[in-house]
Amino acid sequence: MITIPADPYPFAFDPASTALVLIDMQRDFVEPGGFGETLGNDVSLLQSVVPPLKNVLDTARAVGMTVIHTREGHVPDLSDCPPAKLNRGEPSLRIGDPGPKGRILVRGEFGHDIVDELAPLPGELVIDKPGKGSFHATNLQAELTERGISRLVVTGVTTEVCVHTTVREANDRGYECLVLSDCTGSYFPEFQRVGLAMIAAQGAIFGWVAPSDALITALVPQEVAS
Ligand code: C5J
Repeated sequence: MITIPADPYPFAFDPASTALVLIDMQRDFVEPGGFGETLGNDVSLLQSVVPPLKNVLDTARAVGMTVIHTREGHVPDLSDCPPAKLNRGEPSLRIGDPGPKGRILVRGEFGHDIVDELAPLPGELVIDKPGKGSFHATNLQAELTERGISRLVVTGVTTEVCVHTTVREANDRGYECLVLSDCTGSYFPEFQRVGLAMIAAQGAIFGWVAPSDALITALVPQEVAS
């Protein structure tokens, strides 16, 4: 077991039974010219997540941790998109409409895929999810069980939406989650701050929060040893 400083108290984990989860680091959310920016969001707040997350990803790969990527999106005929989701939001730009990087939130489109810097390697699990949570309508839990994973290091975007929903789902299913503060991002700075505070509140009600250097510092000796 490795123990790292975290909020609200140290987080203990074994890299062999812990997965790094990268949530929805998709071009349409993160990149300039994507769907997120088209809606008027400041994507620089999400772009700042990429360099520290790349460091964590490289370290996790070097020590042989399980790496899981998720992508939010729908099949091209949108049959997996409930009307309540489809009909929500800006009427001018809805799921399935043509966007700047292809049809918005549709699988197989350029904007739906993960940014180049964090592209999955062959063998890494990619979970396509129709909802905000990574467990809803996916095989994530079965994949974790098969790999003997009991803890998750959660990263990605956006903190208050897909990261939060996934951490809450995971918590209810018995997983212990560490959320990396500088490897998660929101278009809204106050949601970033409060979103992270809500996770660690009340004695880790949903999980733990730590900066990525705390994790990397703890993992690097494992890399040398492995
Ligand atoms: C949103 C997400 N914000 N990945 N998706 O719609 O957080």
